[in-house]
Amino acid sequence: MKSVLLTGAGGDVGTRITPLLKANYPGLVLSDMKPVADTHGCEFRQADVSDMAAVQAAVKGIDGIVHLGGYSTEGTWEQILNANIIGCYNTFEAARQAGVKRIIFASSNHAAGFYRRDETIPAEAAPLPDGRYGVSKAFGEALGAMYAMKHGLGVTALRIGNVGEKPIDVRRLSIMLHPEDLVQLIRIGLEHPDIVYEVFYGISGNTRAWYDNTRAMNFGYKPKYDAETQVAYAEAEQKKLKPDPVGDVYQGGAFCSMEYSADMDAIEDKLTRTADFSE
Ligand code: 15L
Repeated sequence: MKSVLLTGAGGDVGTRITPLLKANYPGLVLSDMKPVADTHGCEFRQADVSDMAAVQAAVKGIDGIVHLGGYSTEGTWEQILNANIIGCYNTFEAARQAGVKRIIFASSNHAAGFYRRDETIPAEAAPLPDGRYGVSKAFGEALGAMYAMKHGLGVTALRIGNVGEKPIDVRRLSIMLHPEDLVQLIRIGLEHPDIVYEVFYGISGNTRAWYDNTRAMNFGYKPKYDAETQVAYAEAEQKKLKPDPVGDVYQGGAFCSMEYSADMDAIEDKLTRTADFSE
């Protein structure tokens, strides 16, 4: 991988991983809709992902893309449509046209946020999105699968938990992803010879993980961090939060309770998901 493009480079996750990626890929190119504060000496290509011509220019001469660009939380339909649906399509399609070999798609735990916290879900778990944002991530995964099978792009979708060095509440004890572990997953997606289309959970080696990350481990993922080492911090932060009757049940947390209007007890009475996964 000579030339790797990082979209969404100016965002929180992009900013954290730029120096780590640059150390592994000296030809790292950064892209975002606005100039980034610190390029770490990388070439910068400004592009709004909803603008196909701009994306085509950004991917020129690129071997691998780490696609973080887009709207990174719940948003209006218009925001999600432009940044995450159209933006994601533009990125995959421009990549195909330019002969890019690998794409890492930043999916999210919110693509499957409505699994309960007492379930352990594998990479094969069907999407169960917890909002428009989660739906857009499930769309990106489906798009990635199609480009892999139909056009031979090697695609890895990372269902990312919460990127940071600390679990910022009890939920994040299960889903924290240390930036160094994220870069390890990205490197597997960019470099492992056997990648066709894979879904990996973007989490560190957390004791309380809700995800069975066997597929990532089979590709050589050896997370260095475990959020459990900072349990006291997470519990202290949790005490500052109000109870959330819906969000505390599901893996997606507050994304699930946002705009919630269903009868949770009636729904949960009818579901048999746990039994299905344990077979
Ligand atoms: C995400 O997908 C978001 O991008 C991030 O901001 C966090 O909210 C994270 O999920 C999370 O679930 O903690």
